[in-house]
Amino acid sequence: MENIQQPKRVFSGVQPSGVLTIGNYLGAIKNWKKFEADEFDSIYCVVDMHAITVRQVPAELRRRTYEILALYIACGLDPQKNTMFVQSHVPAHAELSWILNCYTMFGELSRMTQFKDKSQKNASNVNAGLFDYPVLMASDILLYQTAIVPVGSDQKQHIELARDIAMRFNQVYGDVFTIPEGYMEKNGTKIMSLQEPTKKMSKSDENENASVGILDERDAIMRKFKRAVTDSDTVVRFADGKDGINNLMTIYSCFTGKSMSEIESEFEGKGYGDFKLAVGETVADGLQPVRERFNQLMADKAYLESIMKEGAEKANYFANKTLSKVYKKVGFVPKIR
Ligand code: AQP
Repeated sequence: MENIQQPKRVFSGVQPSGVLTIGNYLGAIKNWKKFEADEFDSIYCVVDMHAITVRQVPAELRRRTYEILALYIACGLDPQKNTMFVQSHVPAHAELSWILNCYTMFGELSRMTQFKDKSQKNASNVNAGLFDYPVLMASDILLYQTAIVPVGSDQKQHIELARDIAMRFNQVYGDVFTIPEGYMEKNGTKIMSLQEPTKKMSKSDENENASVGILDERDAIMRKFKRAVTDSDTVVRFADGKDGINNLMTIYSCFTGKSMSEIESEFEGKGYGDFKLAVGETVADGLQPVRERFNQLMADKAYLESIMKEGAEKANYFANKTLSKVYKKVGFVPKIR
């Protein structure tokens, strides 16, 4: 009999915690399109439950949840080929999270660099959810028997932890979870702040010149690149210690597909001013169709809600299958029907 291979499950998500940056775009969403091929089965989530680990204004969180879904589609994801849903619409994420808490060590969570960074940034609200964030993320991934998790490199440590939790659970109870692997592109997995190029570009950065939003207007994009911090050298080349220029070259490379040496040749004999202008124009041109499509989608809330609804139905079905198995394995009495 012919050996029919099951498509590989792909899962990823974005927090509706701010306006998405070109970091989120280049490190994550832009790369998801390739998983529309037949050999994959992709699920993308708007992770609103993760977002509340940092205080959110409720009305803004609601609006951004719609916006992120619209952005998934505006960035090119086909709703017919991908399942898209909102995390809080699938209760199994919270339910599995509790179980996995009991299989995750306090010491492991204490070592997470994102927890350390975010607790410094939000010193007045270092809540248990912030500490537990990686366990919820492990649940997101493991519920869907995910094989591939396309993310930026800042999420590497969390993926490692998800793998460790899955292996620990499987060791006790047999093959319950697929062991996931992180997927990162060669280029663009860590876009840096335009103002402090040794720091990651973040959507929650308070300095608005530090990040470029996917939905920023052309003028704002040009202005932010013009103000980008560089160095006292004048040559456009990729080298140690030239963090600002390296970052701009990476962004330019991601948008044009050009290699670093091609970029160096293109700007030979030209100064940083010309280079910054070219990066700004390329990014603004690249994002324009995304912005236009986004505006159309946001004007049709009913359409976005139909995708949320259908996505949640499918996701609930997959997630509950895994959750029932987990409940049985740990010894919970099945619901009496
Ligand atoms: N600067 C970045 N470069 C490349 N990839 C990035 N990602 C985030 N920042 C960069 C990737 O985007 C996806 C979604 O990220 P997230 O919303 O789950 O949260 P995050 O990683 O904490 O992103 P932010 O922008 O820094 O959000 P805030 O400011 O709210 O904490 C992930 O795949 C991430 O790797």
